[in-house]
Amino acid sequence: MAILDIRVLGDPVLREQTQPVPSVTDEIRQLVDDLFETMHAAGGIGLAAPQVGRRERVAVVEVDEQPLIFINPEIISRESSARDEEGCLSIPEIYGEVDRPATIVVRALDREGHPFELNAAGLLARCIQHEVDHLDGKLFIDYLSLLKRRSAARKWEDEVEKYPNFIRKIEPGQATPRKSRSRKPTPEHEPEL
Ligand code: K1U
Ligand code: ZN
Repeated sequence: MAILDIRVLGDPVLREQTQPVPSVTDEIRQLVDDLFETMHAAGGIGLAAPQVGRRERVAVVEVDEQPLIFINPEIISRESSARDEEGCLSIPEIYGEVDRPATIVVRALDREGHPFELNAAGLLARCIQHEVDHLDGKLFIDYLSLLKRRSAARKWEDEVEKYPNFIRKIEPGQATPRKSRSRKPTPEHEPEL
């Protein structure tokens, strides 16, 4: 297993469509293991292949200590709507409130290449949608209002200087607990980003 570099906003790979995996090989299982190791080291709850510079349709999620692997995931049903805060390991220090379907059904292949379907709600549903978006070249900032997107872009101009060539190096044991943030929605005239 290996901790891989994480690509940050500005790297074109984050905006590309991924390619479905034709069959689940040892190489894909290696990628899955590396995604988990990198996600743990970075302190995240999910990670998708493009975030480590790969173009396969593969992502991992771990919410409530339940590791889940999604190979060729497709969200086949969405219900209701919920708004909550998101962050992204590829856009460190930027957070924003995102509206998404509150419950979903996702269909994917597991580590052995067997198909499964999963019903998800709450943070798990949010995280799966965030990762499937990565596989489609989408980022959570795309859902922010114009005002909040502009504010995020200004903050990112300063942050991105920490990442030469849009590469974030992850050291073993560097994961830090996420700072607790206000749940109060920020008014449009007072951007939090
Ligand atoms: O894909 C990623 O960039 C990982 C991302 C997943 C995610 C977080 C929050 C909501 C949806 C998806 C992270 O793990 S960011 C770091 C994190 O642990 C976190 C941030 C905000 C809320 C909850 C967790
Ligand atoms: Zn992300």
